[in-house]
Amino acid sequence: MPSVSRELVEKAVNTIRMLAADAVQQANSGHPGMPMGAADMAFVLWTRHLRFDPAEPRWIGRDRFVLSAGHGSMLLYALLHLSGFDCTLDDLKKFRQHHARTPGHPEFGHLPGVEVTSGPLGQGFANGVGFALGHAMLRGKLGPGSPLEEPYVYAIVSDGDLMEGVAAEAASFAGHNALGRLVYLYDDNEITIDGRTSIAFSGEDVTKRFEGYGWHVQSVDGRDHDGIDRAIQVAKAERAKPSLIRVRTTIGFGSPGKAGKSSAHGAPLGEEELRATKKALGWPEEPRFLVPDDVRAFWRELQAEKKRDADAQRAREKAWRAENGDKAALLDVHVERWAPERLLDRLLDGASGADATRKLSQAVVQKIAPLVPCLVGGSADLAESNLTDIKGGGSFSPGSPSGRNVHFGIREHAMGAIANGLAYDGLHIPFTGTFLQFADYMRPAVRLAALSGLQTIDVWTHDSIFLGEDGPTHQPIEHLTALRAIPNLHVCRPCDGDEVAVSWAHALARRNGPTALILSRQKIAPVRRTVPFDPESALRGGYVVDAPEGARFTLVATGSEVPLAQAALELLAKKGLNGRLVSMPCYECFDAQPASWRDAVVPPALPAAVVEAARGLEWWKLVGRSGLVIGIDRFGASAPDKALAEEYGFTPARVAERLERWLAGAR
Ligand SMILES: Cc1ncc(C[n+]2csc(CCOP(=O)(O)OP(=O)(O)O)c2C)c(N)n1
Repeated sequence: MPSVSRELVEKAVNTIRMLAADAVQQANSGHPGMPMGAADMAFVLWTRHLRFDPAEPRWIGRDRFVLSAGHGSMLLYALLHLSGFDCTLDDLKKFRQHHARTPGHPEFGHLPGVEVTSGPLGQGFANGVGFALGHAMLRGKLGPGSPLEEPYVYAIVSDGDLMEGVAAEAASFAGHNALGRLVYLYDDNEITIDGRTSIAFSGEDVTKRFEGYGWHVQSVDGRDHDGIDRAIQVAKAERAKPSLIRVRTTIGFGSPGKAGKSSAHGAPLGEEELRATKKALGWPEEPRFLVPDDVRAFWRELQAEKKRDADAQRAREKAWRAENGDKAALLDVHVERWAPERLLDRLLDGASGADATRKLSQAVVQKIAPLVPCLVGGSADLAESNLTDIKGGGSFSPGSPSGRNVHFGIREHAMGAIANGLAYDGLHIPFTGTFLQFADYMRPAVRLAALSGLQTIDVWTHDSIFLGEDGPTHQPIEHLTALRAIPNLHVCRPCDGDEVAVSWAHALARRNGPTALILSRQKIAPVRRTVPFDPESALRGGYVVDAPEGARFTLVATGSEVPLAQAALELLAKKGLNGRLVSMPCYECFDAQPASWRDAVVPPALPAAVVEAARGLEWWKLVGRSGLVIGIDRFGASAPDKALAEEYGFTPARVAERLERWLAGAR
């Protein structure tokens, strides 16, 4: 950092405080307190440690900075502006306005330098662990001296972050895996929205708790720049443990009336208090959004310094590449998230015979793994059931960091958020695994993956009541409906090996959103394909399996219900009631097709019905008021699957009977 006077440093930190306070005041909403209190630590981190290059914001050798307490977004936007990222003063003035690049909480993709979408507390904490995991894995693959030896992962986390369960899960995972180069600054201001943390967060000693997780913990005063600097240096040297630095701060620092109070947390200071704050800090009342010339000059000089450092680092990267051709090529495979052309052709094998789709998926994963080196992932202690293991891929651990199978432990929420971290960083395609029932435990992370357009893959098995004896606690009912309600999440429920291959290929090709693979525990009878399987049609999400002469209606099914629907149609055909059979492994993909395709597959002129062993609410859009949805509107039961099929009406005879009544005009 350029050597400057204490006064200029104070002025530079106050610039951050006042940009935040002015922006929140102008927007008439937002959170000034956190940026004002955390400005010192952020300043020390960004000026003395963080390696970045605004000209190449995604440069692989950069340090990653995560603002987990996303409500303090103005802290990040002010830093991005001052350090030369493409974030203008005008962007700051439009804070929280429609179409602005500075939304209320940081959103990935809106501004260069925003590494993650944060706001739901705890998520950023776990995302950072995902970054560190990905770097550790790549270091394992690339060996000493690689460009991944250099980056650190930093985050600013808050009381709220540390109270959330997902952070506890992620911290435990990071400690267990000895993820070093992970340095979290805890904005320990003892204030949340409802008041002092003592009203809800007093029973635990955060230091002991994190030490218990295997973290290295330090404490420091939030105004002591040299102390913060030293603590970061110590944390950086701690390679075998993640680090938490408790930084004691005052929320709303500088505000005479609101500092240290929850009233500084989430509302503008107010004109009067803003004036009083500026006076107290020796700051001119006007103009707003002031960046004094000497502060601007300081940041320019700093930028030049950072650029020199980055160039030197890139020169080291180049030298490493020159000496390590194969490894450099492997790194590029990760950077591009490369997969071979026409991957699907290599996954299809046309095998027929009754099998569980989770089993078929297991076989497909083994084919993909050698072809797509950046695919990594695992399960929340259900690998034996989800069948997600990459055979021969090794388990990730501190002793074998190149292992591709991640043991997330029974931490579904963190698994989702850690996978998001891997995906934000863009160097891996991560997959997760658990029972579909427990997708609920991951849902906040999955929603953020969808919002942020992340390429993650969720393998959710045991996809219906037909998992049987484990009973209603484990049997998903409303999950498909709830998941399909998440915009930009593709939910694929394949019925056989061909559709499983198509679903995986789709997930690997899809770079701008998450894909869920919904797989059965039980064996599914083979679908009789009179029309040869066409993968291109299946990739469209819904296609015709059978279209007999004189068909009077269309029956749509997914997954295990496709052969069931086929059997029911055969019974009806014997009575002269012919129906078309459509398999719809991915409703979102189908819905995105042109009307010509949709109408050809589900002709508007014919009545349509759907059979799916789930809640089914979303299907009414497809079948309309005169249609029929054969689903389940109560919880399941603990029993063998055959008994449940009888009880819940999912036998060929019962489905045929329902269809016949419907065709006759009854419900
Ligand atoms: C999962 C989640 N729950 C609730 C909120 C709403 N919320 C935003 S900030 C906040 C309090 C945060 O307190 P703290 O983390 O200490 O931040 P500070 O008061 O220091 O700004 C809450 C409850 C949220 N953003 N995310």
